Amino acid sequence: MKVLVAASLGILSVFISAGSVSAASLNGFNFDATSSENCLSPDGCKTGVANTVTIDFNSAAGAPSTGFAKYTPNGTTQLFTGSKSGLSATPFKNTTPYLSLPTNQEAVISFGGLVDYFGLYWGSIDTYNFVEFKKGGVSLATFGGQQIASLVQSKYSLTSPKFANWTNNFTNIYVDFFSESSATQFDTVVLKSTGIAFETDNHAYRAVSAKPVPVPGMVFGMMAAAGILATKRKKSAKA
Ligand SMILES: [Ca+2]
Repeated sequence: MKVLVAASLGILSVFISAGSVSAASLNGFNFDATSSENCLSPDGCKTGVANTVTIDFNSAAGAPSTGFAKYTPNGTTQLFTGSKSGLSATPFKNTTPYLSLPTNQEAVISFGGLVDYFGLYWGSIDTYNFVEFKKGGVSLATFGGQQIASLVQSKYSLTSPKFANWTNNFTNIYVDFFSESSATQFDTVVLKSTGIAFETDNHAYRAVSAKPVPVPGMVFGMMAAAGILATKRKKSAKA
């Protein structure tokens, strides 16, 4: 059974399935969070969403400067491997390079077209980690660690929202953000942190053009081709 529950803010709603929260909706986005209990070393958690492209920062080039998703800054300046107390903690079960943002730094991901899904493996979630979505330079929505931790608490029936732990399945989570309509499809994602630190890996996106959609022209073309074939068959049968 699926019911919609509106919270006191009026804009936050959660989808409840069989008594537990499975996803939440806010400001035109649907978002979900999955614990890292089933994720494996060396990469930790990755997206389960189809028709997506994953950026894992594992190559020497680091954050890409070319292609559909371009990073600012690009390269390895914001990459980290392993953990160092007071500096950066690798996402749980991840021994590979990952993106780590110290206090008041941001990473901007610019897409070469509209995107309707973004996912990331979010390590040791903090209240001061933020993900912002933009289109044409205009901000569409911003999500913080508090909202994600609240969803995790509801979904996994935790006694309180959990934060900061380096090696907990519920503070190291894969988070999926979906545009609920064309109005919130986006061309830019900004990751930012106002404290130490915002650690993420295995960013994933889905370009709107990558989604399989019925193309009327293609269907008509196939029908026309079938018609020509039928006509040819009739002609050859007559001959
Ligand atoms: Ca990686």
